[in-house]
Amino acid sequence: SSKKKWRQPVASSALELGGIKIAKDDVVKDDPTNNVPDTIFSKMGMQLHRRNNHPLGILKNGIYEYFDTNYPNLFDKFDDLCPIVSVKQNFDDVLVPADHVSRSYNDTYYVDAKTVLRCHTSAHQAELLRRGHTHFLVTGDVYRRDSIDSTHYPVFHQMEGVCVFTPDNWQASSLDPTAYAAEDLKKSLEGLARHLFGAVEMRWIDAYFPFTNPSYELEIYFKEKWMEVLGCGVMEQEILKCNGRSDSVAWAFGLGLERLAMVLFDIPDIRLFWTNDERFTSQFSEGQMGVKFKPFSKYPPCYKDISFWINESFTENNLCEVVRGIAGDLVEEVVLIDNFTNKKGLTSHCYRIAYRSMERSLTDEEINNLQWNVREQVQEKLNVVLR
Ligand code: FA5
Ligand code: MG
Repeated sequence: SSKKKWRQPVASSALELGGIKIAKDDVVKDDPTNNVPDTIFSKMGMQLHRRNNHPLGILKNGIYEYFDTNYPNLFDKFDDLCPIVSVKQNFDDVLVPADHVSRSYNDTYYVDAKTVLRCHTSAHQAELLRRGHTHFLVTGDVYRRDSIDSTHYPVFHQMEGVCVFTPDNWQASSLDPTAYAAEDLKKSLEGLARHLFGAVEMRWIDAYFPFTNPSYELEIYFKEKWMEVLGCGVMEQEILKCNGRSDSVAWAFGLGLERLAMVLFDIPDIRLFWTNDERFTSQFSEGQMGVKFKPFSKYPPCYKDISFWINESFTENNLCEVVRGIAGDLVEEVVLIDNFTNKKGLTSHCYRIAYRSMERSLTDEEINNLQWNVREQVQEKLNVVLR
């Protein structure tokens, strides 16, 4: 039947991460302190960043090459740390305030009240410092509840970099420790951008992160737009102090591998990283940095609107989770196209959902089927009133 075609592959009931066996029941639970859907569990064993002929693996190796060339034997590399971490690791250890939005169930996947799917690779900074590492790169899959479009996916990949300096490093310069670390950070990352992209236009933007001060974001000019590719800064002294390095300063960065890979390989849609379609996978091979992706013909999108009266608990992230749970990677975008409040104070939202497969044409029947299921579940799970 047509249903068979679009249904997501059923997640196997166990997977292995960094040598640890994880059962589906350990991650997806019918419990109010858990908000991890099946679709997320099914992505957890994929390890795209560890495949040497996948664009993310090729990019990871290209970044390794830059650090190995410029700092021989200095950086320790980790790419299989378990993505299931404690709230303490993900937030407390990097000084994220107790009331920060990123801690909410709307933004983060919770396994239980004390355990999350890491939302950034910064979750490993403290433990690695404590274990004695002073120069390290951590690559991994990270998880965030988010909206749906061509540059957002609930699972993406980051690489964290940390470099610790001791007094003899900055004493040889005329700079204070913080200025010394900030200058070295910018120099290293500008060098990395040149290594990956050649001559590119880039700019530094002042930013804020709870774990660094000062903090910056690096933007690269790509396709007539400035695109944010990484966050970074001088590590808060508190983190060093709590993890056995009170005499030191350090820099840290966290870069988005998909964003960089989209620029490097000309990949137009973030869903493509997850496809098994040979017309995608066959275009990339080990060590081939920056080969431009030749898109296969785009199939037509199909737009469906859904309107409903919202309640106080409605969020767009919750809606997107429902839509993804049904349509998986067949959903390209969910956009709010109309929003009004009537005289009685009821608020109505209308969302336009774009369905499109990157691999084939969808039939009217299966799209109608998807939309029908979306309408049913939106009503049931989000407690809204369809119009
Ligand atoms: C962080 O996650 C910080 N932990 C980065 C950091 C590390 C700062 C160390 C300072 C020191 P942010 O949320 O901005 O920051 O994400 C970092 C990068 O991940 C972004 O610049 C972007 O390239 C990428 N990114 C963020 N959200 C998404 C998303 N939904 N899809 C794809 N890439 C994303
Ligand atoms: Mg950012």
